Amino acid sequence: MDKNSRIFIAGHRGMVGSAIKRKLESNGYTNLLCKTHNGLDLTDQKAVNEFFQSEKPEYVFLAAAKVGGILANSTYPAEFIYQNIMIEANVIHAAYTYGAKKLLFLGSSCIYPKFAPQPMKEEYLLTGELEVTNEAYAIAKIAGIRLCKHYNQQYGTNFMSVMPTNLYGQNDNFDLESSHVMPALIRKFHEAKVEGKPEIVIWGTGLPRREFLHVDDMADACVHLMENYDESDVGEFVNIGVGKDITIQELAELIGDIVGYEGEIVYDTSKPDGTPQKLLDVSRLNGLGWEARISLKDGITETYEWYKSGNEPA
Ligand code: GFB
Repeated sequence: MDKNSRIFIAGHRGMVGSAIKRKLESNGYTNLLCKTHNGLDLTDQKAVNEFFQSEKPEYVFLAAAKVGGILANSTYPAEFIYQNIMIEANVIHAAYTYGAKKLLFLGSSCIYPKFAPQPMKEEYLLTGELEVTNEAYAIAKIAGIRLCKHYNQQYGTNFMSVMPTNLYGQNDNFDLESSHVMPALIRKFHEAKVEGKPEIVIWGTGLPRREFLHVDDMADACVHLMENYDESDVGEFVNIGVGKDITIQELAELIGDIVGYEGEIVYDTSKPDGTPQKLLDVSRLNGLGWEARISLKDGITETYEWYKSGNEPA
C-alpha cells in the first residue's frame, strides 16, 4: 500500500473500523474513503456498486457487520444472518468487479465448532456443530470467508480473511441488552459503584472461558497483514488473538478491582453460557511476525477511562 492509495474502511464508525482508521492515519495514509451508514447502505447492492465504480478503492478493510453479544445474537438471528450476508456479498463482489488490489475480511472466533479442541487452530473450521446462540452470525461469517476463498480460487483475487477473538476497547457498544460481556461488565460495575449497590448480577455460571483482545491490537494486526502479506501467505484465513483466556468470573473480578467495586457478584444462571471455551491458537499469526502487546489489565483500564469520559463513537 502506498501512503496515498485509495483505502476503503467499511464500517469506519464501529469499534474495529474506527481503530483501523486511527492506525492508518497514524501510519501516514492520507486517502481514506469512509462512508457513514446514511451515506452508503452496504446491504444495498446497487449503492455499493455505484460507490465502487466512482471511488475505485484499491484496498478494502471489510469491518462492517451487524454484531452483538450472546443475547442479541440469539434474539435477532434473522437480522444477523441477513445483514451480514448482504454486506459481505455486496462488498466482496464489488471489490472483485471494480478491481480492488487487496481486501481484508473480518470473521470471528465464534464460527468454530462449539466443542472444538482448544486452543483452536485454523483447520478446525467446519469440523463440528456450531454454538446455537450465535449460529446465524457464524453461518454468515463462514459465508464471507468462503466468498473470499472462492473468489481467489476462481478469479485470482487477493482477498484475505482474519479471525479475531472477542474484542473490546473504545467505541464498543455499552448497551446492556445488546453488548458483549466486556462493555456490559464495565458499565454494570461502574453503575453499581456510583449507585452504591450491594451486588451486581452476571449472566450465566461465570465458568465459560473467553479470550479478549484490545481493538488497537486488532487494528495493528490488520494493518500489518495488509501492508506485508497476500492471501497466498495467510492460507485461507488467520486467527488474531492473544493465545490466553480467562473465565467470566475472573474477568468480573478483574473489572471489579479496576473499577473499585467492593460489593458482591451474583450469577443469573437462567441466562445462557454460550460456548464453554473460545481460545485461539495464534501460532500462524506469530509466524507472520505479529503478536499482541496490550495487557488485559491495561486494556480494561484504558477502556474504563474512555467509558467514564463519556466519549461518543468516532
Ligand atoms: O460476550 P458475550 O455476550 O458473547 O458473552 P459470546 C460471553 C459470556 O459472558 C457468556 C457471559 O457466557 C455470557 O453469559 N456474561 C456474563 C455476559 N454477564 C454478561 C453480561 O452482562 N452481558 C453479556 N453480553 N454477557 C458472542 C457471539 O459470543 O461473541 C457473537 O454471540 C460474537 O456472535 C462475539 O462472536 C465475539 O462470547 O458468548
